[in-house]
Amino acid sequence: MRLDIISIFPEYFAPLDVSLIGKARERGTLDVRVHQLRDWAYDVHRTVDDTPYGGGPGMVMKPEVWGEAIDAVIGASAVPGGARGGGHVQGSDEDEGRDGGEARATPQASAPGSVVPPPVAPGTDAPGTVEPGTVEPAGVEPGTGASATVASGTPVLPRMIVPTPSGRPFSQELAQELAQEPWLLFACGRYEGIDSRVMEEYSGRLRVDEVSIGDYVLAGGEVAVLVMVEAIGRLLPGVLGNAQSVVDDSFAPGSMENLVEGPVYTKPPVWRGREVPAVLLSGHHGNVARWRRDEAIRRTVRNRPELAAALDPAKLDKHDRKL
Ligand code: 6GU
Repeated sequence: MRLDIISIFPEYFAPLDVSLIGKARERGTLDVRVHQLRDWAYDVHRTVDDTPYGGGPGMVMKPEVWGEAIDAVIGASAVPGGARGGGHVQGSDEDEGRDGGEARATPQASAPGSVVPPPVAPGTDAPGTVEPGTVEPAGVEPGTGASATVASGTPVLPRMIVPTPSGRPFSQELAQELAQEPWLLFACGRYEGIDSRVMEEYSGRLRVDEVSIGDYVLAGGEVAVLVMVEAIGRLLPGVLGNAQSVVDDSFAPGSMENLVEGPVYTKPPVWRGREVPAVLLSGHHGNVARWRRDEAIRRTVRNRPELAAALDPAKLDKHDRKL
């Protein structure tokens, strides 16, 4: 799967070099490319925002800059010859502050430890091809969006995700849907958001979803994208060591659907006088499964009463109902 991320803070994505996602990138399962939005700004201050029409607090991200950035990343000019190598985190813009106008006009250095790409002039970045071998093998669902069918080396279009607290809720179900896509583009807004015409414009060409990770407000979409990339990435074939752990996930479809996971234990059997529940040491798989379901239901009732209330009564047996 190819992931492009456009942000004014590429250094937020350094964690994608480590752990499961980092390994998946090393293996080539995931091709992550982080782009500095300011590379497509056109004034000496590399301005990306301006005051909102209609008044009000804060700043709004400018449509022209986003348009140039997205066009370059998706290869709107259909430049043949394939995309640049992945694995780099571009940029090291340390600017904070809400004016957005203090950036140096010189190109930024790559993050320490990342692969340094050849310098690329703003607006000529990564064309929209998916290299052979970076795409899931044939047989992968072509996705539910507007993207063209994937064949190795054939240009396709990404599905675009815009993180915003006003978006549709992110969920395990949406993570599973997005994990089927060959190419995702995350457009990280800051300030009060991105000029809405950008989403309108690309909705005509790409599948565009505004997505929220929960009912609270973050300073920008970057952390939300990290959350989504981790949730999606761990679902890709071969990313998790044990495929069963995906099946057993809280919220995963199946017999434990809509239940959160119960408690887990490991050795030693007694720690500070606290014993591991005997059933887990019994070797009786049926009893273990029953116990796990009971504990999942108890924990769902306690921690997620709204989920418990919405459980389908037809899917609860007599034993469940007593809990
Ligand atoms: Cl996706 N973005 C921002 N800025 N805040 C959020 C969010 C996203 N999801 C919840 N809060």
